[in-house]
Amino acid sequence: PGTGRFAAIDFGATSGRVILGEVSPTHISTSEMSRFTNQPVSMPASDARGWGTHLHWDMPALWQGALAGLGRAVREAPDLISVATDSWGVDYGLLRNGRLLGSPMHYRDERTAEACDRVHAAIPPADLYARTGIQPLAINTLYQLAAEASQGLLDVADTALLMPDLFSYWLTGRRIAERTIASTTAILSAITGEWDEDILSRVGLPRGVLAPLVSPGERIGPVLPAVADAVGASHHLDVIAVGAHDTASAVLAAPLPERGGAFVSCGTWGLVGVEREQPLLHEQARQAAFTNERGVDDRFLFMRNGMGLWILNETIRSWERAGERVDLGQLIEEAAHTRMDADVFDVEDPRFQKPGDMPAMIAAWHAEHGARMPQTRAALVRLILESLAQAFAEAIATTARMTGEPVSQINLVGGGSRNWLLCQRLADRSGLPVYAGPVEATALGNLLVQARTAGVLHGTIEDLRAVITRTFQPRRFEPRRTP
Ligand code: LFR
Repeated sequence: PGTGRFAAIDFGATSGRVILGEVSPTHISTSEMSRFTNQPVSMPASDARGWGTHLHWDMPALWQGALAGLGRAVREAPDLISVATDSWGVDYGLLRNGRLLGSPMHYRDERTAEACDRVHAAIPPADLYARTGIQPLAINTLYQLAAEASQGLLDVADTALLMPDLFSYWLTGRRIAERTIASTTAILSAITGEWDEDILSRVGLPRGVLAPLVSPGERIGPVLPAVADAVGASHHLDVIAVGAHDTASAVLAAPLPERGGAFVSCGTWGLVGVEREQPLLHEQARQAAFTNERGVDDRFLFMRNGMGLWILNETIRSWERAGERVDLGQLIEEAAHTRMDADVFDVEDPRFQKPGDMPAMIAAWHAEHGARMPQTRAALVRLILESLAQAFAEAIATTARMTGEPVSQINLVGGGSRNWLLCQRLADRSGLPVYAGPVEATALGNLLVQARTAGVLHGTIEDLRAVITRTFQPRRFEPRRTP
């Protein structure tokens, strides 16, 4: 068949969308079937220390948004071949006898600090890194599961399914763990691509709690009859495993050159690095806080997991909460014309990961470091973008140093590629040309793998990427000498 139509369900940390894609060997076109906010909910809970709150994902809202979009996709494309889900990493739902036990926790919930210490007492961080290649972020599934175990929750649950796998389960009734999302747990071996049972037993986690692994491109199964009814599908509709980690799908659809290209996948997070055939597990990589997450077709994404648009969006949300109306486009134009008279600040300071009054948190950082805080909104936006661009540029320089391979261009994909000032300043600060777009790289990467499974596309990652290169003309930003 020359062309085929597929649906991508893409959950980001702040919004979800269902994208209908029509794919042929030379072209890919997309239309949006639904878009919904992903609004976490803070709920009271008690533990040994008393009452507090925990941050949860609103699963019913996400499921409804996905079904609404899938229903529309089926109406618009009665020949829809398949559907696949991708999402942010590390989070999961606990199940027993097929039922979800409570609302899954958000990675920004702070309940893992003690668990990190306990895990590291059982396995030293250097050992963990040599096995998994994963940077020890407190949000990793390993630490979250250790925290649940200490609350007795794993005595009750029989399965933990990572977010996209949980949606695949609800769509098909099949329990699987897709490898790219599985790599974000810090329990997957970077060497064998299988669950590292030794990590589980040393940390005291039950073996059976993780599902059998599958790779992108495998068919998970047909949609359940109840789902077919809900979306009005009267024909056979398959659910496919794709690069279920949003980062893996986004990098697949980044129009990278065959050599010398680095990616920046910039949405809520900023993921900065290169695609490689092999992981880099040496001590310098660990010290540099680089990670080796899995990409599609057993590639490795050697990268730094860091701050993205979150810090800007939280800043804007703070202003909006105070009743101000904010026009980001206009603010960026004004920001471009303000004088940069403040020093860049460290966007990776852990305090900025927390939801809250971001301008106040940035001001506190400046006060503590004896730095001057910008006085206008436009100047603060400028400072945030300069600081992000600097962090990205430094991560790219570190990537080149760690791999020993020079970087000659940067491909910036995701929501951040819409922000021309960020792209331009990254070009200026890195001294490298920046190619911006596509914006919806994640959904595109999801669709590409489905199209290959259906036999519409063939070949390697490079062959799939060629469809993106043919369809999208990225915007090029030349490095300027001006400071
Ligand atoms: C990006 C991302 C990152 C992961 C973070 C939290 O959306 O998937 O790769 O570290 O979300 O899960």
